[in-house]
Amino acid sequence: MESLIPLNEMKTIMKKHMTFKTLLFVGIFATILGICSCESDDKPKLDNDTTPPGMVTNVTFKADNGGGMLHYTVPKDEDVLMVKAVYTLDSGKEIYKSASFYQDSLRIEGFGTKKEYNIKLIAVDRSGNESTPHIQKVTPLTPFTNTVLTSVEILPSFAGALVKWDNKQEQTLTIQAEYTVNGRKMKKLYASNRPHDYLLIEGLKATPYDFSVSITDTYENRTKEREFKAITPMIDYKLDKKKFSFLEEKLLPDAMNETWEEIDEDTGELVTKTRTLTRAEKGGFDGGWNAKARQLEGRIQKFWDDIIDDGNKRNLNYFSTGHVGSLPFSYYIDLGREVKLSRLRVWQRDYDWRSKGPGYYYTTENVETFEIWISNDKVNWEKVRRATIVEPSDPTVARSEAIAGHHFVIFEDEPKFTKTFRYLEYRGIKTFGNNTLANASEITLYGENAN
Ligand SMILES: [Ca+2]
Ligand SMILES: [Ca+2]
Repeated sequence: MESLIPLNEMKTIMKKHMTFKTLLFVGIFATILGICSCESDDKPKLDNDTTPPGMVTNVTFKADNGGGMLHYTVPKDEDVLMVKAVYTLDSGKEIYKSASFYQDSLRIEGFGTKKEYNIKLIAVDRSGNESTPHIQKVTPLTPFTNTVLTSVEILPSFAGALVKWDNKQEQTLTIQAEYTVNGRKMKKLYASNRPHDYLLIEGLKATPYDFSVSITDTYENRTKEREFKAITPMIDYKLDKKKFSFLEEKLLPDAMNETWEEIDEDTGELVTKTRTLTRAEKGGFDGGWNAKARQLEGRIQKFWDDIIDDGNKRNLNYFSTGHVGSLPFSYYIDLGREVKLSRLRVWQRDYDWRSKGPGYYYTTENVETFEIWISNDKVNWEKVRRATIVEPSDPTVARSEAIAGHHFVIFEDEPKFTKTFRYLEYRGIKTFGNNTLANASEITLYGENAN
């Protein structure tokens, strides 16, 4: 119903439409009568009609943020096709919104200022004739971008800052954050229509930064800038991996034994029975058991050896689960001491056996979605993060991001450390190729040692 087609384009479209119809009338007149009566609107087109419809009347306006609702009476002319509201945005661009003659209202939007605007309401007939405009003066409420800007807050994050906002009307907007790093102006843009959302600014030092934030709607209306002074990022550091070890006991058959009591049929006595469950019976490799520690060239220890898989070097540095039946799968790591976790970085496998070189990123067995679970006693586990590696659309950016490692803050929208823990479960949820075997090259944890 609503459209953002500029007026001149709309006229072209209508003209084409008319030409097509005229041809039909001339060529197959007898048949077309039948077809026309089957079309969705049943208003007859009048040949050579130059009579414009009457004016739109009884117009009222109910304002909302940056727009509002027009109610009106459609003129009684038989051949009325639609009503359109034509108006000029703050950018100087003229646009229109239209509604079919079945409706008695239409919504206008895109006003960047709380001031009076003139709206031309025009009835249009099937031949493209336009009525005399009804000029309606309207004053919308404050633009929603201003409301969103008021809700913005900036919190310190780990080596970064977190810009958060509310967008209760779920309007599409672009948030822009500007700041200075080493005397260089930086700008970060992010488009969203979520009711609550955030933008993470990364790569900052633990010194105060000033930010200015503004918001732009889809009609190029931009708010003024709002200043946020002296935000200091939180401090964490890379956790040394030398004490990391594979939690072997999660492979031990003992852990997979099931014990139960039953009445012996012959003696009538209560007896204790034990059997070893298969991994499949226990729900695959998830939530209790390690996937294979070694599989072909894959080794789980390569997951924390600080070496990144490099398809050019063919250093084959990754774990390989082998076939696990179905994902998820798990690997358990003893970090060797108690830590608090703030964020992490993961690297994919680069080497592609098909090309005998690089090219494997974002494909096949590489883990796309994973979870991080933490524990202090190897019995009670708490999930602290589910993360998905998103492939940037630009191949160069995609490759350099994979080489740099994919970065995830644990509590992304509320930067803080996890509780103190010692054991970590890396749980693979999905690979890029939806495979039942998986690879990853490296994990780096950031946080702090808990003394
Ligand atoms: Ca007419
Ligand atoms: Ca590695």
